[in-house]
Amino acid sequence: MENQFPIQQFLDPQGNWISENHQELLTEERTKEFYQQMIRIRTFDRKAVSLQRQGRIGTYAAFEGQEASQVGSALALNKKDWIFPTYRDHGATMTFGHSLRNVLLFWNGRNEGNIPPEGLNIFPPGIPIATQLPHAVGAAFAEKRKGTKKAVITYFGDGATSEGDFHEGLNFASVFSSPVVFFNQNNQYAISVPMSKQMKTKTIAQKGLAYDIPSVRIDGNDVFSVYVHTLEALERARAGQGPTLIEAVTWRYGAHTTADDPSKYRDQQESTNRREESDPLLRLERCMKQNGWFNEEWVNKITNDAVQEVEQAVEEMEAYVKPDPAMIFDYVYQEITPSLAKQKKALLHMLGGDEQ
Ligand SMILES: Cc1ncc(C[n+]2csc(CCOP(=O)(O)OP(=O)(O)O)c2C)c(N)n1
Ligand SMILES: [Mg+2]
Repeated sequence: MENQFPIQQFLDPQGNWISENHQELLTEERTKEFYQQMIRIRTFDRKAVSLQRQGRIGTYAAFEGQEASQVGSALALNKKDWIFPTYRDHGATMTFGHSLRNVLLFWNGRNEGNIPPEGLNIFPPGIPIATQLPHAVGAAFAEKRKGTKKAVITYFGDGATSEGDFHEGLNFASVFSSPVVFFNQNNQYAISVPMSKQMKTKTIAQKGLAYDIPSVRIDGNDVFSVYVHTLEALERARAGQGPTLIEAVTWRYGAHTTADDPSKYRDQQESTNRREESDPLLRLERCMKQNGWFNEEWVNKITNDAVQEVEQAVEEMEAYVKPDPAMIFDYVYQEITPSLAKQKKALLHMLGGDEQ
């Protein structure tokens, strides 16, 4: 089955264009646009990990290694489209236009973090695995019924494909031709569980066959491949041809979140090797060098711009008062249940506060 879904690549890890198609996309301007966005979100990501370590934000899910998947797909969208992300896809939402400050507020437990900038359709991140798929499919179906040309993209991981919501989402989208792109980032782990222990299939793409959904397996560290295939999927969606499943094969270099230690479940050398071989940013650097587009002054400038933008967002986030931990209990039911009331009391006691 793996042979039925060969990994689609345009730019190899050394930065060579190896496809006969879409050569026209390889311009200095576009390559630099991709690179700049990827530097920007990596700068944010590393800063956020550091903020968590200092106790300045809560638990954080880093996406380092997955920048090409997130930037390439987000830049393929129209501004009126919808994004239904997970907790690891703020690289995509920030590329799309989400506020960096609000993303930080989200990770600091404040509700403002779920509010996208005016006019952008960014759903709050799905934390229960795969729940965002049926949401995305429903939103896409609604757009179709309204006769708009808005498409929907939803992100999810390899582990999410073991959930019922994944299968329900794909089936509904297929039957009703919902204009949705199922964008899977196969980083090959669901927390500590490698793909080989999660499923018998060697690919995620083949799961689309069961629903008669056109599916493609791509190199998720090749931003050009991600961009082209997402654009094609969005065009199909807008043309009334229904959903597409994209499996972007990638890797996260760090921990699942700041709450776990990956050295407990995988050899760290593998991540180091993978970084050297196929880091999505290094690949673009190699490509730029080969084409004579790499300019250190420019790289320093965009890096400094990114640092300043992120620092500004941190400052703005820290101007907000910290969230009230009691809130996690207050908005679950209209009237708090006895067991939740007990938990709330225990938590507040532990934190040294009084019950309100
Ligand atoms: C319904 C549900 N079950 C379990 C969890 C705990 N959990 C959080 S992340 C995760 C792994 C998800 O892996 P994957 O879909 O591959 O996404 P990744 O984190 O690798 O991006 C699990 C099991 C959850 N959030 N929701
Ligand atoms: Mg995963």
